Amino acid sequence: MSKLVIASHNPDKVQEIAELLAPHGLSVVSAASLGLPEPEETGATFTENAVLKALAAASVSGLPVLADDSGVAVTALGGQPGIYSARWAGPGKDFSVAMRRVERELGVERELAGAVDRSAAFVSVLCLAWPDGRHETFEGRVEGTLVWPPRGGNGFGYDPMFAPEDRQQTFGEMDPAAKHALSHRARAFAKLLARGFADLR
Ligand code: ITT
Repeated sequence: MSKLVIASHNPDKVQEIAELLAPHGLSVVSAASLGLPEPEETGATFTENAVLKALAAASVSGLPVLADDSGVAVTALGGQPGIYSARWAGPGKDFSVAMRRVERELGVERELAGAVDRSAAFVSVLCLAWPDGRHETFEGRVEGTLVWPPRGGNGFGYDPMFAPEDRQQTFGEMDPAAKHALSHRARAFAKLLARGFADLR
């Protein structure tokens, strides 16, 4: 059986992908545990970044790879932070800083416009890639509402300020199974599953 590399250096994301893959009997290994370098995310879209992360890891490891590029797109901020979601947390990767920045920028919009649209969407693009350069992408999205102050200690990143669909609970308040029933990453994963893993076994 071939090993599948999870090409992410975000341990929370690796954990979610491992949970989603667990029932499918693949042997997985993380990019960090192989010591693979973290490529610069120079793409202009989630898809471009997912592809560049996957191809970089596939060419260095010589193994098939699954990468994810994801983020939160806030309607009133024209889709920001979007592909910059991780970068809004700064070098310390502190997501309380990133969430405060979203709230502060929404406050500016409120002053300009009187009322503010608190809708947002989480987006995930998964890329499955091989060392010879072949690759396929799968996109998932979940709409939701930004809450303030943030609530819940589960999940990661912006989860405590995002209530999906018409739910009252944020992703930060949900257990992993409840998040996987709705999340952008689980929806992208469902498309990957529909393709199947026969060529990875
Ligand atoms: P890798 O590139 O190494 O995978 P990263 O954290 O830098 O790790 P991204 O560039 O894709 O990954 O940035 C995505 C950011 O978007 C991530 O750091 C989170 O802050 C946020 N994000 C993505 N999915 C999320 C989720 O399910 N819940 C909360 N925040 C999420």
